[in-house]
Amino acid sequence: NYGNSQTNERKTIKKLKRGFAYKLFYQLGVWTQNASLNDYYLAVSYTVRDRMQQLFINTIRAFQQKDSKIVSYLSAEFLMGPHLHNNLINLGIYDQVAQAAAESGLDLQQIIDHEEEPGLGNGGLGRLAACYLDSLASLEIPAIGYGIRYEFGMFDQAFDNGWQKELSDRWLQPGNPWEFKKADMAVEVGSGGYTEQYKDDHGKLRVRWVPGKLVKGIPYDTPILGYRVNTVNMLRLWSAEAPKSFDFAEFNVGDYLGAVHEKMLAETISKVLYPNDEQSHGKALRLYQQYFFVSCSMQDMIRIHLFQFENLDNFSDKFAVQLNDTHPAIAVPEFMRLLVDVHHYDWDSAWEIVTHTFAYTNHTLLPEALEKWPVAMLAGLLPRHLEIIYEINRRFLDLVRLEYPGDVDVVRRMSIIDETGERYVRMANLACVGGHAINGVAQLHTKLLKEHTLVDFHRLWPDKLINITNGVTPRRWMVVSNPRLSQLIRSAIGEEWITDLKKLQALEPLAEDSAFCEKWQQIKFANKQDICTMFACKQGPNYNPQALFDVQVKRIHEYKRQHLNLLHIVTLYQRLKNNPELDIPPRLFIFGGKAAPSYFMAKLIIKLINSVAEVVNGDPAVNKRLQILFIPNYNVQIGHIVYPMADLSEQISLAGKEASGTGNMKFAMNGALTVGTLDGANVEIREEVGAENFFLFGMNVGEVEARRAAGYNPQDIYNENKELHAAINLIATGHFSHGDRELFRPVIDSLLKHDPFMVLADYQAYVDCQQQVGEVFQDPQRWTRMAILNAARIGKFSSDRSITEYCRKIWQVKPFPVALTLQRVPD
Ligand code: 26W
Repeated sequence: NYGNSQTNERKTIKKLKRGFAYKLFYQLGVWTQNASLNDYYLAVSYTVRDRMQQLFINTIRAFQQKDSKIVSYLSAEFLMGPHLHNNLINLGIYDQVAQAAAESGLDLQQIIDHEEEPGLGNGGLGRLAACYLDSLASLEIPAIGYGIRYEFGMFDQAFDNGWQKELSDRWLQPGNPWEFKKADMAVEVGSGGYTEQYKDDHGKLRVRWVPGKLVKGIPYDTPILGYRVNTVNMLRLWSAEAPKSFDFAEFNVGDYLGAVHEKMLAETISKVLYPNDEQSHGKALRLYQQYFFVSCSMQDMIRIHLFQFENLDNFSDKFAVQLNDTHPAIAVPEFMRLLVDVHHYDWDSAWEIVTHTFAYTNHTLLPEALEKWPVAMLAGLLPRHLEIIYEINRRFLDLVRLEYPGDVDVVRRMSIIDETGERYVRMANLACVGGHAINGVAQLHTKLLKEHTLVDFHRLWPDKLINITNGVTPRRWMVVSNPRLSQLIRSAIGEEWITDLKKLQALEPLAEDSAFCEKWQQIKFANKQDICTMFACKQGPNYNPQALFDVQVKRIHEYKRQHLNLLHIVTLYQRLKNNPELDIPPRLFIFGGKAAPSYFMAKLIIKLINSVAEVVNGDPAVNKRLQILFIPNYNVQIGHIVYPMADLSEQISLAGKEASGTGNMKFAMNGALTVGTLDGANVEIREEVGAENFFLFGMNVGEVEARRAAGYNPQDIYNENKELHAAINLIATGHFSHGDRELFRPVIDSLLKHDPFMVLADYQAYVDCQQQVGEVFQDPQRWTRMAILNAARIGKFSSDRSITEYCRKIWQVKPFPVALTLQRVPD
């Protein structure tokens, strides 16, 4: 049989090679000798895509024929990362394609690296959506991801003299081989205008919305492969275009340029991703983006439903719609409008359908990130939706009054309309009322939602608010990004862990096996060497792969406390300057992350890190033992490189601020140890891997609250702590800014005057904990043992576990294995 499978293998490789050449010639129109790397990337991708098509179409047909419930994941962001490598792994043809490429004179790795990633998300929330799509498909759950096809995704970050500069992300320019435009599936979306009453054919009084403008939403579908299954789900992203009718109307009065201008305005709707990750800015275009993709998606689901059924009565049996944060919460009044105004349901029946359909995931505890929209803005843009929101609120508050007679305060707090000053619509309240489940994303986060942010809703509906701890996909974050480690694990315990991550437990005994430990160390070293070759140090000697790689990659935000990390670095710098004999292991501090363009303090922190890097890396007295690398433009692609080479994972947010974190999981899976606070999912990671394998420091949530209640004064700490005092002074007196004492004053002032994220309060605990980290690192056997145990015990944090919980606790859907019945087009 071996000979047989070998001939099959040869056949496959031959077909792939023919595929590349064919695509190059017929689809891209180039002759081999003239083909660019991009041409080759496209040719290889189209060839791979062809192999997904049979499964994709087969899956869609299976869903249509059988009565399967579909999960709709509504998200303003999908941070997918590069597709090619992932698709090769999930299809199981990586080796054959690599071989076919080599025989065609191509380097598959180079082709993979060439892909311009679709960065249609800011950070955690968008990446979570992407991991969940991977798990849904791999678990054979019928699902559609609905979002926006931003022409420009997350901006590219460059540095100019240490400052962040934003460059537009033209990800579509080289061509996107993974999407299918479905022009005939377009839908129309209104805005503005007015509402009116009218009598229908039966003389019944009804309301309708007469929009002032229309735009067209065009879907672009990207197939989402499961891992080695027949299921191929779909990511359906909407792009805005002007409808034809508009063109004609303008054209008739002879205003050709006016019509073209209108077209341009329509297209701005899906032009660019808003790069704020926490602050809600109240921009009308952002609200309209949300409404646009939500309306397109609801209309699309209704069309799919009516394709199978006579009416929408059983809609919630066919679709479970998840709202990824409040960004798509306008779906609640939109679905009400479609049911009542368009499909003529009475209010109560419509409300029944709506509330059985939606569920809402909350991703944040920061009050400034809770979305609210000015009532006046909604009145202008979506007048009918505002009326519907008022009616939802009126009925909801009647219920609240019935439950808490005489309590006007609770009514004020729970109202969907904030009337404390200028009037706003509170989107979190709308999402809580409009669905049947609310979930937090880590145990601690959910507990805090119950006790603070959503305390009133939890009291009213004690069963509605539940926890589903986040997870990440081991396909992308281990198999794709860390082939060396995956291979070692495979040879030790097989490969069931790839779809059942708890199976990594079998690695535990190997933590005592010296041969295995040595291989583990060699792999970490090789991964570290890779990054040293990729990045050369600009100011000093090249990075040293023997050093402790201490990594913090995530959005730059004060609550995540990159500046706490930096104060530790400055402290080590001073210690080394004062005591050149100091016995500490060499460390490479690695940073990565973008700041929202309008977030001044975050941008100044980037400048500060780069300024300290310049001085430290350039100082021969310390740069053999202390170096800093700020990798520009942190994105999924760079994540693939960073997680596998990290020794230490920095998860140092102030307790009570990080909803979950997901980078923390990716690091631990790849055998990094964590230095972290009791925040977000860190709490559960520590529980799983064991307290003795986790470097814990800092105040817990209770201590943070107590400290604040007692009147927190950072100045006192500054006055009392000598090392901290000296570190802050070094920055303030211009040591890292060529003598400029003004440059970093805003950071220093913030720390000394308010310190809203209690950096100074946790400073000493952090520095002490890092001392311990250094000591353990000097015992490589002990370190490696701890690292292996982290990986062995991280199974809980697979997104497969998260999705299984969503299916059981919220969506009520079951796996729907797809049989391969569809024949390919005849030869
Ligand atoms: C309105 C502006 C805005 C935009 C994006 C506000 C908030 C957001 C996101 C919710 C920010 C985000 O990505 N949150 C992160 O979600 C992850 C997935 O659940 C969590 O792991 C992170 O802790 C949380 O910060």
